[in-house]
Amino acid sequence: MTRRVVIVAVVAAVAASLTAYMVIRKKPAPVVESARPSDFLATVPNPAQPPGSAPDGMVWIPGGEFSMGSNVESESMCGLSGLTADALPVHRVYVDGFWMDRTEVTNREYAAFVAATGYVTIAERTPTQEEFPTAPPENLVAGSTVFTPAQVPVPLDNYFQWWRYQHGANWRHPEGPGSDLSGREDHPVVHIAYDDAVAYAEWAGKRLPTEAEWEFAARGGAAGELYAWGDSLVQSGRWMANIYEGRFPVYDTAADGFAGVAPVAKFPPNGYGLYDVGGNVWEWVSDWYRPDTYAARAVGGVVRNPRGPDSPFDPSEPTEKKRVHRGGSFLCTSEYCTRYMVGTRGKGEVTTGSNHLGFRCVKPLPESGRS
Ligand SMILES: [Ca+2]
Ligand SMILES: [Ca+2]
Repeated sequence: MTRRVVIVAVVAAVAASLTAYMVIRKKPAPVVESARPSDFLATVPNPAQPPGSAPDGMVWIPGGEFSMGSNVESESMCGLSGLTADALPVHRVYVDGFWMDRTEVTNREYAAFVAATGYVTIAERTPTQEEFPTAPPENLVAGSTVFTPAQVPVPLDNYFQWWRYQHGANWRHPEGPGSDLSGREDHPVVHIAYDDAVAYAEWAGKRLPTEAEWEFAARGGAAGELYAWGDSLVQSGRWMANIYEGRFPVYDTAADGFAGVAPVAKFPPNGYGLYDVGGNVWEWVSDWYRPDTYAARAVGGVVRNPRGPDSPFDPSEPTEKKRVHRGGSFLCTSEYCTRYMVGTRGKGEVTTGSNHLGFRCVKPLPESGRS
């Protein structure tokens, strides 16, 4: 679901986009339940130690060379299989070292930014007729997309059965006007469009990670594992991430301890000390989305510090400008959208937020600090 689709022409546009996707992606994918380690070579971290101590709330990610991507092809979504093909082929990438936020940016942190700057997020702004010339006037209402459980089990082929455009939903009111941030200060901020994340990062003296930086960090120094913490969703009886258990999208059993979003850092960190890189909320990264990015890169040699393609293209919605999302969310389930798998990719139109999408930032070394 994108902001434009909702505001301009709800039903027709969604039907068209789903049809287009089905035409493009009708080849069935084989069911593979574990990564093929042979596609992955060991991660080779840079040996240099960070200069000085870590900025508040950040950890050092050494950078180095690693195998990026996913060869897990079991993903299906909206009844369409093979969606993780955009994370193929696995290819070799090098990134410089950087600092990274330990956690997703929280409501407390975003509130400090807004208090200091008066920034108004996109979900809080009333859409204008100039922006959406074909929209009926009654649709020009500020809001954002909110997950709503279905009353009964439904086929997983139409996300309008569990997503709604909620007037008045934004980061201060995650489920709409009747909700607020009381007791949610340490929850990740949500309903954040791409520019809202960039504005925060610039204020904080940071930036968004590239997709390659995010994945290097998320793998925690390991290579070819299915998840950011290993190869099993449950370790020693403990769920390792905030995802969705039960029957999607009807009921979440909260077997992992949380139905819906969780405060940050309630699950074990990965090998670099990062929390919630798998699950809780999706995270914006700075690369434009194209499904063929990895194929274009994997023509030989190690790709150094890739920043993504020059322009976006998603064949399912070719007029929408999308950037990459990573890590999956509390709505990801083994039945649907298994993108808590560490090498897999998501995507989103840049002005569209939702109640399961947030971000975290990185801080590169000054040029003089590079080894
Ligand atoms: Ca959960
Ligand atoms: Ca996350």
